[in-house]
Amino acid sequence: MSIMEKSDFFKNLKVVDLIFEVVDARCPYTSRSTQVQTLIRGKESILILNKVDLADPLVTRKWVEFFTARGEEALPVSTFSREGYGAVKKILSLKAADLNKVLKEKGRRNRDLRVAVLGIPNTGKSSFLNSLLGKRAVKSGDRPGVTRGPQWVHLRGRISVLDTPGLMFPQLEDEDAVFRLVFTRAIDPDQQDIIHLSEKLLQFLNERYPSALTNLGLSKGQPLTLESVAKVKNFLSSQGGYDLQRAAVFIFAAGRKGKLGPISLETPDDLQ
Ligand SMILES: Nc1nc2c(ncn2[C@@H]2O[C@H](COP(=O)(O)OP(=O)(O)OP(=O)(O)O)[C@@H](O)[C@H]2O)c(=O)[nH]1
Ligand SMILES: [Mg+2]
Repeated sequence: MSIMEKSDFFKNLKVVDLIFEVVDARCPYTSRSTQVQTLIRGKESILILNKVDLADPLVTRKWVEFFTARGEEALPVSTFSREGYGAVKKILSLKAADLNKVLKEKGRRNRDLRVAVLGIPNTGKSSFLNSLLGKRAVKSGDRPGVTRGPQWVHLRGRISVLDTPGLMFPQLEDEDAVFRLVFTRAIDPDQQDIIHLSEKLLQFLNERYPSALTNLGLSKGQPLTLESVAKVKNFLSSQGGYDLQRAAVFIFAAGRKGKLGPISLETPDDLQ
């Protein structure tokens, strides 16, 4: 964001009544940004666990229980399956009616309920907004940094929603967090890191979701290494041997498209 856009962004945020904090349901803890948390302090907010179609449903249920126990409102949502949209729309119309009532009592003119969608890159903020609207009003895409500046969109029923660019406080010293953020594509890794990160991914899958790898045609009991992926896919390097870089890119791409099956990258138990 440019400096102008940043000042615009904070001005916009000041007048907002309600925040939808959008995280990735596959890692709702890691994909929560401390920067977003600071910005929304003191404001009414709802945590949207988006992309539940890609997450392990049992783990999603645990996360909802986890956040609820902490006194937060958490809603599982999928732009793809449309799960959760009924609940979101209900909340919006109730809040808009409440606002109207309060303004009326104060003798003030009615105005739109102002809602902002906030979160780290690529969690599906713009897609969430488009789904609420029922049409593609703002740009979305499977890479970080698609939304460049804040943008208001008017919704039916006296509601306006502010789409915002992905925010992130880079706390990237934790390797597990980096691997989760790369998997969900909040960040793109450096070329030299992808092999190492994909090895972490394979290790994680071996431990928690061994069936994910059979989904890719890797047989059970096979040593599940980058090399075995390259072998099955016949990714050969021009220097001879296997092309591990290509295997690494492939395994991440497959995971992102849900080809490994529904996977959650962290559970509340991992926090202990
Ligand atoms: N499977 C699945 N994919 C989704 C869902 N919601 C969004 N996506 C995909 O996730 C990618 C990112 O979506 P965007 O809406 O552009 O995400 P964003 O948070 O606005 O991203 P930035 O503006 O770059 O920060 C797109 O490829 C969407 O199609 C969902 O519920 N399920
Ligand atoms: Mg966006």
